[in-house]
Amino acid sequence: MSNQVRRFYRVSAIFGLFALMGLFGAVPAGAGNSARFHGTFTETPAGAELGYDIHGSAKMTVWTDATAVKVNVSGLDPAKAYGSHLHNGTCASGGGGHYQDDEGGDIEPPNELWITNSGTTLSPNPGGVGHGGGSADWAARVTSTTQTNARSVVIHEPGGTRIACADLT
Ligand SMILES: [Cu+2]
Repeated sequence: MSNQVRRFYRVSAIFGLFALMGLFGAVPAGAGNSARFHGTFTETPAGAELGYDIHGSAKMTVWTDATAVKVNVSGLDPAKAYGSHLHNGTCASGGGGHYQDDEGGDIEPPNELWITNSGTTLSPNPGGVGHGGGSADWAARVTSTTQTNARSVVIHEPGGTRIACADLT
């Protein structure tokens, strides 16, 4: 084998190696490494008492270092702006409290995840439909045995009354 051919093979091997690394490197670490949760909104007993007929869904995606929640809900009062948050209790248990990344820490984002579409609240369109979202740069716990987990999305009447809830499963 001539030196030229040998060099050709060596260079080809190196390029081949880089090509392979590039191939694997092109797939972002952790891509697809997410867990999705979905829930259906129903009015709480308090919400029903207030006359609400709520329908809609909540979706939560948890990545290794981020969480996103999307809400799509109908039956809201267009004249009101609602608080909506990721909660740490099931709907059956009343929704618990606000889910917090640092438990006992700040009682607002970024330590909590609020679902909004205008400022800090969820404001429905003239048809009473609210589309909102929220995200955080931490992964919501979902299987912790020592800390709270993200369990539900709650919608609050202005003033705080819980009018609707969706379990995230
Ligand atoms: Cu809340």
